[in-house]
Amino acid sequence: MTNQYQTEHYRELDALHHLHPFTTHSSLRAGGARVIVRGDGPYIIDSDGHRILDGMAGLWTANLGHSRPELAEAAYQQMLELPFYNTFFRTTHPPVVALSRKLAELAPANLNQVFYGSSGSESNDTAIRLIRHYWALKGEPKRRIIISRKNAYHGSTIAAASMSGMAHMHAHSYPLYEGFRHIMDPYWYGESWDGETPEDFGIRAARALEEEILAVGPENVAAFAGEPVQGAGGVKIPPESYWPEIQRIVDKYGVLLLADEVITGFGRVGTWFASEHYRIRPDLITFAKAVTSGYLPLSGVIVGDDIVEALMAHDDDFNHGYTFSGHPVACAVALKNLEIIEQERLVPRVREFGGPALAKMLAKFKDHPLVGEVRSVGLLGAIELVADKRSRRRFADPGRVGLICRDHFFREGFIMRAVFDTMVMAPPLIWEQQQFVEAEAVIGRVLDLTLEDVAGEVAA
Ligand code: PXG
Repeated sequence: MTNQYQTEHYRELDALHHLHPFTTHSSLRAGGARVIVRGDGPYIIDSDGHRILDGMAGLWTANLGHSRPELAEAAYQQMLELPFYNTFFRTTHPPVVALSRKLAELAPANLNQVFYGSSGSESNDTAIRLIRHYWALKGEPKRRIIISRKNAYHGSTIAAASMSGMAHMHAHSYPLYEGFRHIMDPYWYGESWDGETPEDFGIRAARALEEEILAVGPENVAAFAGEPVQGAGGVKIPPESYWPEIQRIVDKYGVLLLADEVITGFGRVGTWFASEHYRIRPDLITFAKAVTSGYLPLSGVIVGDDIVEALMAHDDDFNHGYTFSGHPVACAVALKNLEIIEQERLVPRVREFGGPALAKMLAKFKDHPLVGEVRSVGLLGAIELVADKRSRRRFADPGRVGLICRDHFFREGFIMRAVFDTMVMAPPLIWEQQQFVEAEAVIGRVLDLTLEDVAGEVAA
């Protein structure tokens, strides 16, 4: 049984002993954390017994939803069999072999080998080292610069945070790891010129890569890194023209392409990897989160054949690895997760049902006075809150209205995340019609409640 006493008890101890990620600690301590005690498919349950519809799949992660017994069973059986052994010093084990084989099968054809970690940040660190090591092995050690985007999120380790573009993260890195450049985002709603079509804007945003390559010298550029759809940056969905132009440019200058699929992998946009959806040919794919639906930490880099060949052509060690690279229990859970996603046809289901249902639901709010734009691809969606929908004028003090809106969602029993004043969602792939109906009702109520709070600031 859970009750109010327990909530206060956990809040108090949490405030005393737990430093949370990406948090203003003074305000968390004043307000107290929410205590989540249970998961149940598309819902989570808090310590006061509230049932909350999880529009964010944990955090872009629980593609199968919460508390599936099959995944618990897979972990239990593997723990009885072999809970841990390392993969250093010429050892391997059945779960890591089977998972690697499976990932090679699901990934684009030229990506066949997997290097493991436990978080998306680690996998991006691995990718950064592999990219630079590759160019050194190829006799072009000057190729060190990696170009990414201003609103990219690639993780919180120092290298991954440096590859990320967010200014507020860079401010805390004292100093940044060297060798990264950041170009504009493919964010049509926020950055297009008056009258510019999404397709023209997509080409312009991609050409920023070519300009940057030429500015720093192609002989110095190792790779371009990008999330096929920017997630934490605000579900910035590139126009269809963007990725083909990026592919043309990386091909032209012989620059490697790293697709960070930590959010977009494993069915999120209706294909196993979004690289397939956008028809790009990455040299490396980083993944994490939904590979286990978050039931255990696991991540990795799926590495292209050219890079592997370069490694094979040399007798040196690649001096890099983590104790938990290829952790057997995490691999066993990942295998079961992927097996269920396959058996339940959840990836085509995103294309046939979930994606269209989300798009249809969001479209119902596009005429709301607060809403500047709605957009979605597969099961990634966003609602832009603006002060003036005709001129796309934002609210003063970005993030304030997003938080008001998010707090209404909490109170109404639904989780949507605010990225400044963009409300984003990434529900589990298992949502049925019932969850879309519930979400639609809550979103309608919450937009109205938010509008009441800020009515004086909204253009008539
Ligand atoms: N790449 C991408 C594209 C991500 O979204 C990472 C790498 C790093 O993964 P780890 O496992 O190291 O966290 C991420 C993580 C948010 C939020 O608030 C997003 C992430 C993590 C935490 C919060 O949207 N994405």
